[in-house]
Amino acid sequence: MRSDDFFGGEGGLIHNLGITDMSQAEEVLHMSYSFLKLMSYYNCAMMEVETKFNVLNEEFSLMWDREPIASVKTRLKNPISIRNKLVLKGYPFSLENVERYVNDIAGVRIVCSFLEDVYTVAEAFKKQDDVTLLEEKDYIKNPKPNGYRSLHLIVSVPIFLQHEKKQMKVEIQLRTLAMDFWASLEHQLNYKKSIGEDVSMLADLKYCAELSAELDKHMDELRERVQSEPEDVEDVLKKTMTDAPVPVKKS
Ligand code: 0O2
Repeated sequence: MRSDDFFGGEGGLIHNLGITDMSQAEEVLHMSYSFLKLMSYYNCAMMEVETKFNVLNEEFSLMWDREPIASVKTRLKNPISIRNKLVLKGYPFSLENVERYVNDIAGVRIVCSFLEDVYTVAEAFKKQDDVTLLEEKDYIKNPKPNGYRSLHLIVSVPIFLQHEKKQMKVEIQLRTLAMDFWASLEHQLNYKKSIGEDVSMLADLKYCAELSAELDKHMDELRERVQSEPEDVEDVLKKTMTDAPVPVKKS
């Protein structure tokens, strides 16, 4: 934004906010800068967590010959949604309240291939010594009334800045591909038209959530069966070759 747009007469931001004196304008500028700084801290924390899951996926995929994490997505909550969440919780907008009461400014969504992967990956993540678990909501074991399933973790992770270390909150949602499919479509349906009042649509959505939970259960059983089958001789040989230390060429 150019300073003209900020201070300018009619049409300028300061004018539109009804601000008439310089000290108020400075306060707004200061608040905007502090807000942007806070958002960039959340962005850093989100990147830290994203990397942690990518590292876990790399290690698990070496051990299992398949990737337990199908995708890792990140999103930073937009300022309007942050304000709405604070209002909903009954707090006025301030940077302190944003940090204290809004847990999901930095969001990381982990979509796993199989149901068991969700818990294996979550446990491996929670065990890391710089991760502090603040809250855990298991909507897989206890789905929401509409059928929503996911494992939610609110954690605090450190970010290392030039002169300080800051602890930042990140919300992590872990779910299977089937849960993600349901949640994405439900979100779209609710976005288009509020179906909150339509009893038959709500029942249908819940039925779909149960179908997808059944699918997850069956796929997990299939995975167990495949894993318990004796390994093919060729696979064992291939694995032995990969595990063997790479000979160092002597000069
Ligand atoms: P967005 O745009 O996805 O971020 P808290 O955040 O813990 O203070 P809240 O909001 O009760 O309080 O947390 P909850 O219910 O554990 O989970 C919040 C997030 O989970 C939501 O974020 C959604 O992303 C997701 N979620 C929860 N319930 C549902 C649901 O029924 N359907 C779908 N599709 N997603 C759901 P936001 O802030 O609502 O939105």
